[in-house]
Amino acid sequence: MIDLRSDTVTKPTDSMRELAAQATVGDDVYGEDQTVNELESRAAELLGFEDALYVPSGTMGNQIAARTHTEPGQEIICERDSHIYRWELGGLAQHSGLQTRPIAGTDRGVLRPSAIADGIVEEDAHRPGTGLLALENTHNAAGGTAIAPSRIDEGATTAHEQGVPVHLDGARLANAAVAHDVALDRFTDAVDSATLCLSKGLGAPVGSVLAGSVSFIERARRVRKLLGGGMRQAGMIAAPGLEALESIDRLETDHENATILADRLDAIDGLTVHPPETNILLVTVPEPAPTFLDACANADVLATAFDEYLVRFTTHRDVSRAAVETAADRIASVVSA
Ligand code: TLP
Repeated sequence: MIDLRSDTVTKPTDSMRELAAQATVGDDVYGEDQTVNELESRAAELLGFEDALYVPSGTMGNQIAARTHTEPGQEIICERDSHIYRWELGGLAQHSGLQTRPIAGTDRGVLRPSAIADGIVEEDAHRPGTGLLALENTHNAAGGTAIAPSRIDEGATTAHEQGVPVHLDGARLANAAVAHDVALDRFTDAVDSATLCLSKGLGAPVGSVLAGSVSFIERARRVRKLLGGGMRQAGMIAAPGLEALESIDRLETDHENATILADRLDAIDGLTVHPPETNILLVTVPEPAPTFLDACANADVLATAFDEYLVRFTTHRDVSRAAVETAADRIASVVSA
C-alpha cells in the first residue's frame, strides 16, 4: 500500500525509538522533564520566540493560542479554508467562545492586508471587537501553499496597526521555510505566536510546539492544563521531536517527490493537477472523490478527499521516489479503467 493520505502517517525512525527509550524524564506538569524542557527551548530558538510549549497536537496548539490571546465573545479573523476554522470541530466557539469571521484568501490561501483591515471590528457598545488574526503557512486546503515571509509580515502588521494580535498556524511552517530557502524564524518576525507540528513531514510520532513570549507561554501552559493537555513523563514522546527539529532539510525530498507526482499525473487525460509548492498536491478528478479514492485504494494507493471532485496526495518521509512513480502508474490505470 502506498499511503499518500497525509504526512501524519509517518512511523518513527529507529533512532527516534532509541531516543524515546533513552530519554531522561520527569513530571512535566512540575516542569521537571528535562527532555521536554530541551525540546521547548530548541523550538523557541528555531521559531524566534522567547519560549515554547510542547502540546499533544497541532489542533491543541491552535486552540490554546486562540484562548490565550482572546476574551470570550471577541471575533477571530481567519482564512475561509484554514484548518483552525474548517477542521477543528468548531473549537474556537467551544473552547474560547469566539465568533469567527472567515475571509476568502486570494492567491491560494493568502489573506490580503486590505481584506484583513476590512474584517477588523472595533469594540464599541454593540460590537465585540476583533481579538485575533489567525494565519496559516503552508496553507493546507489551498494545496500546501508556501506563503512568502513578506506576505505574513504585511498581514500581521495590518492587524497590529489596529491592536489585534496574530497567531500563525505553522503546522507545516518547515515546508514553507524549505520552499523559500529561509530560516523558520523569518516567518515569525511580525507574529505573536506560532505553532509547528513535529508529527507531520518532520516525522516525529506525537506532538507540536506553540511558541511565543515568556508571559504568553506562561498563560498558554495554564490553558493547556485546562484542556487536559498537562502531560507527565512526556520526554518519552518529546525525545523524537528533537530529532524531528534537526531534520527540516529533508523536506526538500518530499517537495521534489510531489513535483514528480504532479508531472506524472498531469500527463493523464481527465486529471487536472494544481501545481504543488511543497509536499501537498491537489488534483481535480473526473468522478466524485470517494469513488475515485475507492478505486485508488483497490489499486493500493491511498489519498484524501478535499472536496466533491478534489483529491489530496501528500508526500512524506515514508514514500520514496520509486513509490511515488509506482503510485502514478497505479493512478493512471485507475483513470483509464
Ligand atoms: N491536518 C491534517 C488533517 O486534520 C486535515 C492533515 O492530514 O493535513 N494545522 C494544519 C494546517 C493542519 O494541516 C493540521 C492537521 C493541524 C493544524 C492539526 O494538527 P493535528 O492533526 O496534530 O491536530
